[in-house]
Amino acid sequence: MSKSKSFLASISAFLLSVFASPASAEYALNLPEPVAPLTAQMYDLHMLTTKIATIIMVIVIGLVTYAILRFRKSKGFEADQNFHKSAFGTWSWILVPVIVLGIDLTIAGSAIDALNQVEDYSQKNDVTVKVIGSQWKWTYEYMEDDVRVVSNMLSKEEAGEHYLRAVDNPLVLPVGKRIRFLHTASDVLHAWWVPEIVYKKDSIPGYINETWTIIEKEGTYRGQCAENCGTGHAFMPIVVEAVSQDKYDAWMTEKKSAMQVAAAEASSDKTWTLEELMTRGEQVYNTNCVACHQANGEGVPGAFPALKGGPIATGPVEGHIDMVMNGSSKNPVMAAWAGALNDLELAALITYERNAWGNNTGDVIQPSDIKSVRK
Ligand code: HEC
Ligand SMILES: [Cu+2]
Repeated sequence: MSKSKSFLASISAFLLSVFASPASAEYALNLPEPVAPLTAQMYDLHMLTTKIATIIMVIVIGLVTYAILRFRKSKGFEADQNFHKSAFGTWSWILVPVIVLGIDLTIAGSAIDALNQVEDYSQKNDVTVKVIGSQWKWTYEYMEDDVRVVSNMLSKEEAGEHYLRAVDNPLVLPVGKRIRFLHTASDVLHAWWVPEIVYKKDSIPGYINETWTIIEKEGTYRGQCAENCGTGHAFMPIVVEAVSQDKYDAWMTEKKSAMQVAAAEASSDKTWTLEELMTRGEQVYNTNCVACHQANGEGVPGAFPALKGGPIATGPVEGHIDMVMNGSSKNPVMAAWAGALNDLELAALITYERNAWGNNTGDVIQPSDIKSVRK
């Protein structure tokens, strides 16, 4: 087989494998169907631009092909040295830019309304969600309700066919309500991108960007981080569950009472057993620390230290508590967790790290130990 033939064969084999795979439903030629007024407008703009570009492409390729075939040198044609002196030769220099500008203004004219709406902050919002990107997960804070949701990617086993596009805790939102997103990041640039429901702005540490939407249809909408943010960039998918107002209210009530129970537990003076703390600690670890230090506690050599047998996780308790609560003084990538986690969560987490993966120090840290450090 010739080189070009085997190249063609491998391309068609690749295409076949893409379209024949069970995931082929996910592959589409066009952008996903929009389900919000503003994304619908953007979709229409995209269609308009694509149609104009396709027409121009057909005309230009047609003309060029015709000229190449019709006026080829082998037929004895010679370039016309006086073309620019003819009336068409003179005026086409003006005509072509005028046409191009006309096309540009047609597109810009339709875009201006969408752009104005993107920057329209004057309307009242029903729900405000602060979306925080961090390496490598999303945290959602419902500003009106004081509810916080941490959203992590599911493992291959848990996610099944939606691997790389499924999370443990989706962002739940009501349909038909104006929703405002406040975008920021805790470490590097990220971008929260769910094309069906909302346009995209960067998540920038120390800075807040604003976007808004009204979701018109219930459903599950998937997206991903759209700003290269490091080695885990591909592992911070986004899932939005859009539900009716009733379901949203029920979800919110449940979430709030679960948080109240957790807060009451954390502030009680109960003494916890090693087993209780290990179970809770594992959950907290899997939500907040697993992206860097890994489920097996072995970290990622060269980037994130192993906690299994690590000098701090098996060293003095005070140093361990200090590292987790206040973060690393040498490397800002290891953040301070004192503000994000309550006393019980911190106590459980540190107990877990000191006893999991064969660390077996036997140390049990109580919420009261954390409380005394906080003061
Ligand atoms: C974004 C990545 C990242 C996340 C998430 C993260 N860490 Fe770290 N962690 C690091 C890095 C990087 C260091 C090394 C810091 C240094 O060199 O001082 C570190 C160091 C540590 C250490 C000291 C290890 C040693 O022996 O030197 C402990 C303990 C630790 N982290 C616990 C946690 C806990 C608990 C969580 C979850 C609440 C967590 N980390 C989440 C990146 C992370
Ligand atoms: Cu990211």
